[in-house]
Amino acid sequence: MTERDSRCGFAAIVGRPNVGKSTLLNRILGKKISIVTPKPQTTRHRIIGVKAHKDTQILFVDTPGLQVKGRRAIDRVMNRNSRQSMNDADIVVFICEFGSWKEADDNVIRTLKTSGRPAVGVINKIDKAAGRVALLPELQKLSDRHDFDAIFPMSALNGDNLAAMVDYLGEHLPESPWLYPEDADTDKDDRFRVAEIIREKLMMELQQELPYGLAVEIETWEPGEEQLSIAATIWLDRESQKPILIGKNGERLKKIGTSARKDIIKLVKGRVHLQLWAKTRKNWSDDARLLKSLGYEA
Ligand SMILES: Nc1nc2c(ncn2[C@@H]2O[C@H](COP(=O)(O)OP(=O)(O)OP(=O)(O)O)[C@@H](O)[C@H]2O)c(=O)[nH]1
Ligand SMILES: [Mg+2]
Repeated sequence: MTERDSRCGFAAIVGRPNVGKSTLLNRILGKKISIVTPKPQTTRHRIIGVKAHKDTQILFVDTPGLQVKGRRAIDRVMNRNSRQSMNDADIVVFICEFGSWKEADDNVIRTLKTSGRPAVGVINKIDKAAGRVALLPELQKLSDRHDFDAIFPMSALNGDNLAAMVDYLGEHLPESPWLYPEDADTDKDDRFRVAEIIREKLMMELQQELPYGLAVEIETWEPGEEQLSIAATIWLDRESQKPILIGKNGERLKKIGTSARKDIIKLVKGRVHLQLWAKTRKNWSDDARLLKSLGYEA
């Protein structure tokens, strides 16, 4: 496609934790690119989902939920990733949740205004709304909060009203050659995606604070004739977390491994042997140097 008739640009999906940013990315791409859990602070990295739409290549950027209260080094890195994605975007997709406006949403709006980038607003989770009438006051409130170019009520979960937004973005990104190959779907490699799948299963299985003190590192990745052998380390913040993660007779870690393996098989389309090890690195989440070594870099 020539520069004249093609478009390409970045659409950064931003919002407070848990509003459905990653669900939206996956729904648009029609496959699982970014992990999703019912818990806030699931996404920690910038993850690009590449969507070819008519003559436009839309580079959706999933971002960590902007937090108000995070104090650890990892929280600062996550917030910086989100702000940077917003500043670099051609269009910002601001997303909030139907019927649940919080202080953190105001914080995202402030950051958006500072960025000065054009933005569309999304009111997500409208499947929870009691009919169209319930939506009207929410639409009005959101348009009072910021001068959005357009607002889309939507359900990322069931795909309602999503096509209208993708059409809009496709028409409003700059004229440019495509930056990624035509068949690309993400900027992340399989090693990254496997580490994320393991982290998703950990977050789903573990309760309360524990999920936030976890990081996953792929130690070995050995493609073989029979199967792909992967060994991953689960890094913990504190030694006391280890027995909770491993569970009685190792059952919890085994369950996590089994469910991760199922998803990894789908990703790599082949047989997989997965080994998980739990290790402690005291306060890794508040140590800038350790964060860097675990791949967390703004
Ligand atoms: N009912 C309903 N639930 C949704 C919808 N979109 C997302 N969810 C749920 O909201 C929860 C959070 O979704 P995520 O996609 O992980 O949210 P996120 O904004 O990426 O969260 P962070 O990465 O933590 O910032 C999950 O339980 C989703 O299933 C929706 O349209 N309707
Ligand atoms: Mg997310």
